[in-house]
Amino acid sequence: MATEEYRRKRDFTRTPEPGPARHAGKGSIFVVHRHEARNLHYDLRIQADGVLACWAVPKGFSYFPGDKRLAVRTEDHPFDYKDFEGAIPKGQYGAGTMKIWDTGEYVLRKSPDISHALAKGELKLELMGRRLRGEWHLVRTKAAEGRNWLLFKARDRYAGSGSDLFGGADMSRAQVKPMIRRVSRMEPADGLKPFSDPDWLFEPALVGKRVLASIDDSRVCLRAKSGDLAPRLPLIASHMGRLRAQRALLDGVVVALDRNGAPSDAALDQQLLDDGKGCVLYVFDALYAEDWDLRRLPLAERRSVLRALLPESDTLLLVDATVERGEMLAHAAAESGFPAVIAKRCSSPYRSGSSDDWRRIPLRRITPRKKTAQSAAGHRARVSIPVTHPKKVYWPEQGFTKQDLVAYYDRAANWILPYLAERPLHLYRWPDGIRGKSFYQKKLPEGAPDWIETTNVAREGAEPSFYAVCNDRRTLLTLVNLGTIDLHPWLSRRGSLDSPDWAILDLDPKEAPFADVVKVARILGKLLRGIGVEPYLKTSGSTGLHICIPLKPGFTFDQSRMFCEALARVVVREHPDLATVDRAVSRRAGRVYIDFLQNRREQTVVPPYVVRPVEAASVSMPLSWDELEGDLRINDFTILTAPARIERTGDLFRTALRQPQDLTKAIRALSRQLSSRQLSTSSAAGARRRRRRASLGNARTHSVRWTAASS
Ligand SMILES: [Mn+2]
Repeated sequence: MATEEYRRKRDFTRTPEPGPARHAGKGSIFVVHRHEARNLHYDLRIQADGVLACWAVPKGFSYFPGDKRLAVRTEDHPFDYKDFEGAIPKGQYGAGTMKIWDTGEYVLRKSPDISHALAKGELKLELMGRRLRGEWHLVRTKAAEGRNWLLFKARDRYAGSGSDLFGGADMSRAQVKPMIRRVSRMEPADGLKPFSDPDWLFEPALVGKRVLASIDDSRVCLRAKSGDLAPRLPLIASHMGRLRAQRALLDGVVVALDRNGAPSDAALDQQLLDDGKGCVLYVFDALYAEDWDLRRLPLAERRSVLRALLPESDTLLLVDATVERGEMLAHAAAESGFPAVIAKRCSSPYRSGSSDDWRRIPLRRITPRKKTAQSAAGHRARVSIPVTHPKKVYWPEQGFTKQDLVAYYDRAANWILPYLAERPLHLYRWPDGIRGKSFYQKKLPEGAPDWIETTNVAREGAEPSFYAVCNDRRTLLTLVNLGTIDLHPWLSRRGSLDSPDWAILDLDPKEAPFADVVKVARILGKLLRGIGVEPYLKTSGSTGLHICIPLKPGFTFDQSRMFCEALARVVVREHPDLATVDRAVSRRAGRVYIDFLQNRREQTVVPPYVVRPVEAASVSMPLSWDELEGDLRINDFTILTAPARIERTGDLFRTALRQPQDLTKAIRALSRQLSSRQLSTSSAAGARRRRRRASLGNARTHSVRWTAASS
């Protein structure tokens, strides 16, 4: 094989890519580059006869064996390319940034050698990377003179979810080590009373037997103080065998419920004498996975790995955790009859023995859980409050009832509450379901229980105006029980109502194809990352996408709106056929509307996980940027499917709460970028634009000017 084509396409005086050295590397490695060129794609490169055989995979990798992804064979690259990362300058072949997304060794299956398999057009590869694992197939098709191949996951233990083995966890502190066999557990120190802190997460303490659960190929061990429980808990052992890892070591608690649905030691003892099939293993930590010792990773990353490892199962479950809001969780946990909450420092490694990074905080028992009920979907759904008119059909098409809605919010409460907390709420009430009459309510309705917290949103000197605030599960479910389907929190919190902590860009398609919404989101994502802002992406739950930016305290709505407007206008200027900021639907002409006007006091945007009053019963779902594809379907995330997905992916917005961003820096970076783009395009309107940019640069002091100049 040779790299002439590689050489012919490039000018090595201009691109930083490696020259076509004759470096014949031995072995069998693969590398995947994330190539943010004109179109984002992934380049799979496989060592073959001293060079790298390459495929461009526009849609990236899917662990679902049914997803057959196009992979376009491109020119062979020199072996040295395996280490290349950098920016290929404009005008050069493949201009854009090239980053290593995964790398590792591969084993060729069912073929004597790689050149034979390439010639035959069929590769079965066992990949051993950090993101790509297990067997993958590449099959050549007849289309495009044999340049088009199909790439898909083979059916094995890794098949079935996401695009990333470890759920996007930062594995940089993990160490490649042989499987850990013996380890002492990490134990919580005694804590005094509940607290709230954004650097901590909080879990309910479960009543049961603590076990270190391991799998090593097919051998499962559930090591408790009293010895290995695996022989007595065959169902849990078999579910451990379905973990998405060949080797793993998890920390958790085996729990059995008594007749009232409460975890109990007596029920567990009985189960262990019996067949153990009524027991559930709740896991809360991962110490080892595949080839990696995870103990030095921060807890938050270990939990991401853990989540990604778990199969869909009702016997092997993740313990719910809440970041920051320890007091809220303590209250909910006490209400539900848990004996304690465990506070854990998000950044803490796993250390054997007692540690102050974990604290057990005892709870006073308040009231036991009240009510269990049967949902229309046929599952037993446990709901924490009595539901009025539980059988009323809210979604006639699908048969979902009010009980189903309350049950969804009950299950999703821990995920939603951090995005509702301390904010005035507008309630969208649909007492007769989505086809009945509805009303949008700002003030807390008459007849709402008087224990619901409220906040006065009136400006100084005006009549007081009390809006609901939802800081706990009971309030959430009570508001839903009033007929609320979607809750709309403000973008600012009580105490600082004039200062938003989120900036939002709402991409609304109306008549535009959804694939264009995806394109615009990508362009905005790239633009934001380019100015040092980490954007968060979610579906609106109805037709569009939301790009959300968590803000540091102290900015005004004028600033967040101007910032979003500037971003929107950059996109519209550079892609006038794709996007518009014209509010009038008639003038949008099939273009995607970028709405920045929501960034105002009293305006609201649905937060993650909230249900929408639309036929699909869909919810607003956070997405990873890798999921942003043309075939993304908003209606795939419904009250039925969302909980399992969130349990699998975890809260993709979680880091947003911990890492608010500095708008001043972003505005500065944006105006710098605007002026450099300006230099490369000589335009008649240049002077006017320059004036606009100058006022944007001074946005903190000249907000009015910027708004005036741009309207
Ligand atoms: Mn490429």
